[in-house]
Amino acid sequence: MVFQLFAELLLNMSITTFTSVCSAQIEVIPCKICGDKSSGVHYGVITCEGCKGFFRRSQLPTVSYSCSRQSNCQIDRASRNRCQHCRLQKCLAQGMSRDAVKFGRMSKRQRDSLIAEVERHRQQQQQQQQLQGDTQSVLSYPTKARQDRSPQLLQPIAYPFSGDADLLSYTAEMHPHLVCSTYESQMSGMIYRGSGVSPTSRSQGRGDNGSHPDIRGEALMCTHFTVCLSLYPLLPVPYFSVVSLAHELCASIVRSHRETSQYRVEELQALRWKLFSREEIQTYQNKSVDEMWQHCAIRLTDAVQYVVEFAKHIPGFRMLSQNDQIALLKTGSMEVVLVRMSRFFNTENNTVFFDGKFAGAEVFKSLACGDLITAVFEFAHNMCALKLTEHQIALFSALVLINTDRPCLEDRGRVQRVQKSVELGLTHILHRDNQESLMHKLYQKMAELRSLCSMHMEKLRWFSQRYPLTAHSLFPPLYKELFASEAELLPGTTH
Ligand code: HC3
Repeated sequence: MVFQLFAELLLNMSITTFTSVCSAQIEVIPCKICGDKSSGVHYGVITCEGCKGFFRRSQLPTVSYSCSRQSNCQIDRASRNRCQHCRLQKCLAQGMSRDAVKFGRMSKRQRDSLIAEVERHRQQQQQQQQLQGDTQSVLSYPTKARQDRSPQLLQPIAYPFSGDADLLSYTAEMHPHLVCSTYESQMSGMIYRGSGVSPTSRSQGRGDNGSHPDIRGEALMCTHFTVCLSLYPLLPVPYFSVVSLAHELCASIVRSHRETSQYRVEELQALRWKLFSREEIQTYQNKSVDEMWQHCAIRLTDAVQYVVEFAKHIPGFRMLSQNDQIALLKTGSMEVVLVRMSRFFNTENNTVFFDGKFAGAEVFKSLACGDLITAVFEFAHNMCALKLTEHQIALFSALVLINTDRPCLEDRGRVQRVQKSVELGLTHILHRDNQESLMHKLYQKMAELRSLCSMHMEKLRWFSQRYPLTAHSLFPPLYKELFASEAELLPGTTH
């Protein structure tokens, strides 16, 4: 069966994908709005975090700005907060748009010119550095001062990490934008575990500059501060690398979660008492079953498309075969939508943000699947009780998606390596938050998600037999691809 739409969504090089591939480079270009240090491409334009947040807030339905001068205020780092109207006008003039973040509004031409601009800025930076002269010695073992620069990375953390060399080198492979810099980075982070070799003994029986022939010759892609080596089992696990790779991995996943999560939690907080009136609820309840299913299918499909964008930026996901990417999305994206739903859920009145307001279960009554609604609302409520942070939700969502138990996978081994790296990231986050006990609960939630989705499939099979015309011709095409194999929604679907 061809999943044409999924394939197109995956190939669509969205701006966020572009950002995650070369975010480190993009940041050499200053914010297009105020000139401050940029943090990537946001809403289609290279901006700083401040202007990104400002634009996001400006898009709330309740927000409008006016200028008390002639609407031509100077917007720079110092003055950007003085006039919201002119700042927003500059954002719009530069091309910032809510849609841009969704599905790759950046054309190949735009992408190429962005790459060229990054290159120009990088060369300018390199020329400046050259002028500063490269007198620093980079081969000496880091001095105390240098060690202080990143003490948290050099502190041994009691990690339940197996130090699987294969995983580590694979994780390195997943970070194509990591570029190795100096031998110093290989020296500074090597905390040896298990081998009984300590960094200070590194210089014994080594080359004149203390380099370990294997390590030096085997350096793969690595960042300026992370060393990822093609490790032989005998070589010490570069502990510092594990921590900083986990950190890198988490940062990528959290950034992607933030940019594809439809709404920020603080935005929803501000709207939490925006409830449907009795009349509006009645309007939903007066819809016919097939009308309400079609309505929810459209909303669900929209949410799934954000999940597809999120998946594309999980390090390693796009290195899986397209078949495996689609197989993971087909079975995992509804589960991630349900995880994300807990972010839209208000436990004080058991309502969920839907169609711009908070809706109770009664709004979905005309779906005629009350048990599914009850189960979904109960799941959302219990997820909220875990009080997960956004970082934890991001890593958990990635783990829900990258699951080697899914059917129809071609290269289970490869999926497993990505899954293990995401598990490492989640372990890293939970350890940092001192909440390791959550891991067990999250695995229980994954089991609940699977039963919710099989319940949903049962309802969908019932619905597509009861209302074949709606199911076959009125549901969004991506929705049909998503649930096709289990619910005969596409011509030629076989069980
Ligand atoms: C789960 C849900 C459908 C999806 C709804 C979503 C997740 C859609 C995206 C919105 O931003 C947030 C949101 C709120 C409510 C969610 C609905 C609650 C109940 C309903 C069903 C259980 C699934 C509907 C099945 C169908 C017809 C879509 O396949």
